[in-house]
Amino acid sequence: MSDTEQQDRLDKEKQRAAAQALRWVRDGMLVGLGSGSTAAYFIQLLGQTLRGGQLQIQATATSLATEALARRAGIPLLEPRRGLRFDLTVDGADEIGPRLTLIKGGGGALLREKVLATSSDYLLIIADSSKLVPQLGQFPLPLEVVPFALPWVLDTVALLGGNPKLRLDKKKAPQPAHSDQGNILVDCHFKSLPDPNQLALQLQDIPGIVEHGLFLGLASAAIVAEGDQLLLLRP
Ligand code: ABF
Repeated sequence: MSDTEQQDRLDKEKQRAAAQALRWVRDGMLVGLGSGSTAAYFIQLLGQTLRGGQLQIQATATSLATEALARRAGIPLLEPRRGLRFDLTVDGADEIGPRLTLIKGGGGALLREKVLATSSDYLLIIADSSKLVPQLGQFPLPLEVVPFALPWVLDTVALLGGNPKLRLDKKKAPQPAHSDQGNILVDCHFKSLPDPNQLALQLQDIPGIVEHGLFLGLASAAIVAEGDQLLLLRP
């Protein structure tokens, strides 16, 4: 199968997973909107459903890109406020490991994604089959880092075996990429993560790391499309 055929196959899987996720949305829900291409399909389909008048919801986005997409789709948006909890958040992932442990943040939205994930009663992950892995870590683990702290964070993560690399801005390379919050994005090449819980605790102790891309114990379920099959996975 050529790369193009493989990408087409995965893209169809993303669309299938996104369409299935619509069945979790109920009238009147407060919905968290994820980032990435799979979540984008979900947002487009959700917008169509709202325009059809079949249900009414309000939503908050996990990135400025998702916010713009949601506005174009006609989805009513809520600003962050005290006491705001979401009935359902639908989001993508870079890797889905055992017990629905996740690596997220490949798109740079990990901070807002984790804020919404931890403020949701139900976090539904949607993905193509390439995201399922027997062990996390092949995908570089994203970090969001305060600019001032960057040198020391890179030193400490290197000592942990993370081989950290600055993520470059796609349009302005070799300038570093920045998150929606203006922080620096770093990708850590651990290769494999036999104990993600231990690493999460170590990363949380490093001053200057605003957030890391390990989402452990947060996903309620995952819809993974594999060819014509739809897998519903639970932790
Ligand atoms: C987002 O979904 C990010 O956490 C992650 O990088 C992305 C996965 O990308 P895609 O859905 O485009 O494969 O939530």
